[in-house]
Amino acid sequence: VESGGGGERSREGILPGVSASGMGLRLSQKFVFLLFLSGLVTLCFGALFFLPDSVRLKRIFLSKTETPPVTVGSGSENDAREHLKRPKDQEHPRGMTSAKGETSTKLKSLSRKPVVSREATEERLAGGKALEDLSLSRSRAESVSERATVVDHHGADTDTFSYAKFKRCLLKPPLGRDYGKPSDPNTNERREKVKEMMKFAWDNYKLYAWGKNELRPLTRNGHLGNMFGGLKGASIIDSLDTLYIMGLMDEYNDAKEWVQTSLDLNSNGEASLFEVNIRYVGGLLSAYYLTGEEVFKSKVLELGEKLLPAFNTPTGIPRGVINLGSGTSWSWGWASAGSSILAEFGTLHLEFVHLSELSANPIYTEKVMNIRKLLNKIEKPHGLYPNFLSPVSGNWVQHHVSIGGLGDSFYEYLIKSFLMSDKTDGDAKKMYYSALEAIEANLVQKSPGGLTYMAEWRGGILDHKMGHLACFSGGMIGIGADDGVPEKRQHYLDLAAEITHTCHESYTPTKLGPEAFRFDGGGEATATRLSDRYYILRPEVIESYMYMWRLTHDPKYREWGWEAVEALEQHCRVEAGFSGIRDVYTTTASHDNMQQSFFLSETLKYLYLLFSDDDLLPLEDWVFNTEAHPLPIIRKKRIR
Ligand code: DMJ
Repeated sequence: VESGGGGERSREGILPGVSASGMGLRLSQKFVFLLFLSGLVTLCFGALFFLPDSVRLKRIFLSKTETPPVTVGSGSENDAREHLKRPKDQEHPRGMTSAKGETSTKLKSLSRKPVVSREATEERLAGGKALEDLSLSRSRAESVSERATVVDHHGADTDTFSYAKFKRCLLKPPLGRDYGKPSDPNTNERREKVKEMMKFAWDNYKLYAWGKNELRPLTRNGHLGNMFGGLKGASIIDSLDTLYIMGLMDEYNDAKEWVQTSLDLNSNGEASLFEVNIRYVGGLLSAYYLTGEEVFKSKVLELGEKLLPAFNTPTGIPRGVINLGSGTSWSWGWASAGSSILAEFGTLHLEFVHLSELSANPIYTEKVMNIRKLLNKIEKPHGLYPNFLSPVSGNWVQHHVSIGGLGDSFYEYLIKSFLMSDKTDGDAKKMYYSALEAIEANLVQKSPGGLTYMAEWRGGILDHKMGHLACFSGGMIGIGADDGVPEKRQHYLDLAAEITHTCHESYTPTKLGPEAFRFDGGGEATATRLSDRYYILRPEVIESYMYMWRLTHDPKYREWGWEAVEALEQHCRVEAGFSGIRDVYTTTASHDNMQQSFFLSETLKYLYLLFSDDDLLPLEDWVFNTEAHPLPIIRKKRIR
């Protein structure tokens, strides 16, 4: 079949058998050509998927994969509403999958202007060191918040969060009768020592690393790293609440001023969603709830909004890395097959529920409830939650289960979600206790020497290793003991005490503990590999002492805490701050030159609380996020 003048030109004999019409081809040849062309295009497009994520072309072509989160099943009425415990300096190689997300729900526009009130300035100038000054400064902070409330009361927007109403929900004053000062002089001396450590750590950070993320105490400079996507001042944000509860008001006021004037959230780097959430969101939320200062609220809401695109995946399970500027999100390159990590996407709940509270925008709660529902519904091997899940298919990627790194704070956030909901979040409760049952049945072990520990599980095979990170579980099981079934309450408290005891056993001979310890090859709570012997100022063991002290008042927990204080002073204190050490089994310390921000937010805070009366941040009113930032229990009934 020829069409048009093709035959003519063919007859002119340009090429034998080739029509000169149109493309100069016959229909059958056109068809073959088109087939070849479309094959080529398909191949080129397919090849994009095999390019490294960093290739610009790939970002351009594959960045718009906005898929609405899948709603998995329906939750109960009670549905109201954790990490990468991997080395903190883990690089950020990009993963296999990316999604640029833009949230479909419109958020209220937020003021980006720092709030610098006259009162706030006065407060900065007035900040005192001693407790007398402290009460003055603190009451000033309170009056700032009362004024904020007046605006709330008369404002047109009835949804606006009222700080005064929130305060009425608290059963007790957050800072106790006398700022938690213990009556026993020896304990008070110990508490003062911890406060001095905080001031020393802070002063050196301020002197050598102000505005950077961490202090490098040996080289006396700052460290920015690549975990926070270009956000700065991690040590400042992580310290706000610790400084405040310790009554270090000059220091707190410097920190607040930095937030007002220098905390720039318009960064454009790739951040760990988890780390930004637990440190920045958690730190700012706590600072707001403790002080009522509007600047913390406006900053945290601005930041929260920037995290939302991470949830734009086929399942709504967020990816681990997000570009805070563009909203593009990525899976960690080292996580198997582009998966998301249980302890990362499972450690958002507490903060996100509070973001909804403060913004009166349910979207944050919806995002984390969607994660909850998927996890509730999905089949679990032996009732256990593996550490890797695909954000695309919603299936587990491999069967590695751990209460330490990669899994830990997911479990923590289940029980804490229940507690933070004023015990109304029934799904969180159910999920926590059934997970605990599965953990007991499959992971909890007794060593030949009688130590109770949590092993790791690799597809049914036990690895008799416990990470320092897993030592938080003593405290977690402790705070959950009372809400278990009555016949198991004492058992849970005993289990919590046993795990805490095991972790204390690992703190030897420097009285600081290794990153991981084992119970095989004849060892008992001992690091057998050189690479596991380091201590980076982590808090988990001390965290469990603090909770166990509050729950039992057994004096041994304070003694163990004091041992840790002395060891920190002896092995980690250097001329310009505190540093991690490379080997806890040698007394001639080799320092790692890093003062982690969690040392300020967690380790020193838990020590301070351990030596304070229980009425400083009472557990009846506060739950601590996984970075030790206190968040208030939400009492809906009392608010109305
Ligand atoms: C902190 O950032 C948090 O406790 C997190 O949950 C785990 N790791 C560090 C401290 O070790």
